[in-house]
Amino acid sequence: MIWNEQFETMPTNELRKFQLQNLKELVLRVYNRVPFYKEQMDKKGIKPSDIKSLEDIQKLPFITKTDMRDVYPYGLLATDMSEIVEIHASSGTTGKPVVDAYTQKDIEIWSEVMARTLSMGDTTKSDIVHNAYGYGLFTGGFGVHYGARKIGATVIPISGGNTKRQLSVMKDFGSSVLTCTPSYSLYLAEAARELGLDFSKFPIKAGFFGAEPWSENMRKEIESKLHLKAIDIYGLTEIIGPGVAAECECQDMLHIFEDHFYPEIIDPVTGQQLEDGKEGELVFTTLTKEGTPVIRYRTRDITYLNREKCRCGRTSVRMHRIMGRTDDMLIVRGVNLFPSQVEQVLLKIDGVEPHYQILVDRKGALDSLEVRVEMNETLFSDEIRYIENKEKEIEHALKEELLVHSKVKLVEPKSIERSEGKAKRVIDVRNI
Ligand code: DLL
Repeated sequence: MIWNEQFETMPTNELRKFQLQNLKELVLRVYNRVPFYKEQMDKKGIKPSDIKSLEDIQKLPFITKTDMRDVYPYGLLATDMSEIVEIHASSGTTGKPVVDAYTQKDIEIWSEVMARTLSMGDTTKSDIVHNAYGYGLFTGGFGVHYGARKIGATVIPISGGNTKRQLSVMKDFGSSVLTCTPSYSLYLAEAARELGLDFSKFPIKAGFFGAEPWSENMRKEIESKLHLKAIDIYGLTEIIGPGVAAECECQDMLHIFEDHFYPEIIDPVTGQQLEDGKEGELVFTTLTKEGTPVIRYRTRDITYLNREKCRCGRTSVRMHRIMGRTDDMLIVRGVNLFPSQVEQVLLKIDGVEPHYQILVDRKGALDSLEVRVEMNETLFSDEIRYIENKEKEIEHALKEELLVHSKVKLVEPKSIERSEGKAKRVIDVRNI
């Protein structure tokens, strides 16, 4: 079901005009209001009046997660703080989160794009949406919430965790739509089986899964175990949260809501735009955002674009499901983390060397994280109990920084393989 016929099926030439108008206004606005953008544009010798066509976007500088961290927390604000009504954030590379500040209009846009997303799996006002994405600074919970409310559906804001309770609420309240990470949906299926609950008897018809990579195989598994249609939804905090792109009922690539988020694919090494169909790094410009607009944000996500018309009638450009990343960001149980964050924690702990390895596995449906760290000679010669306590101390410190639990294993000095080039910090054996 198409939520917004006007924009979702807009003829391409009209859409381009709309995008260009918004791009020009955006560039002018940030040039005048955000010193960061003015400096960057001045450095490149670009003035807002140089943006005369959509192709001219290539003249503008990129922005990265690191740039955002450098201007933390409010350096990208393009409105008065009094216009901001809500803030969300996600993890940055070294602990400082990336901040997204929303005006009332931004929240309305978010509700709109999430209403479009949920409508793709035929969510209507008669549905009961079991929303198991986390509520809080993470954008998943609130994004789905606003979209479901906009449609007029009933939202169950259950948030993450407490799987048994999730299942009984789902059963008792008659949830017809499920929203959570794809891996958590499989965990729900596993837990249901153990409790003797049968998903085929639940009225759930669709699930909207994202926030982490998944595959066609996982889709098949989820659809057969949970008896629902599994839809891939994509988004990121820097742009708005979920609601940047989503699959329609055809489940054939994700429609980008390009009237709000202008996509480009670039070569991650040269930064040059690549033609449609070529795999590269996804870059977004927020055409309509007021609070913290971004120009040419390098997502580090790898995909390609397809402009063929979809059978559903929507005219928007589609992107292939995310195929990987150009950096070392890991997503473990839906939480983004970087090896550099682990390193930062270890550097503050006595008795260990900065030689470590991160092992990521998936046992059943749940991700597990193990951090192996080398002890120094002094710690190594200590009593076993002391070493065990040290492991607990590091586990605790890592949990504080990463927000997910990891098992810490202290290993003998010099036992982690040294590498001549780039150290192999992460061993990810999840078969997604
Ligand atoms: O994960 C927003 C979101 C919430 C999307 C709920 C979908 C559903 P961040 O925490 O900022 O935001 O993480 C963004 O997660 O750059 C991708 O690497 C990854 N990601 C998000 N959705 C998908 C997906 C939310 N469908 C980062 N497939 C992004 C693969 C995804 N990766």
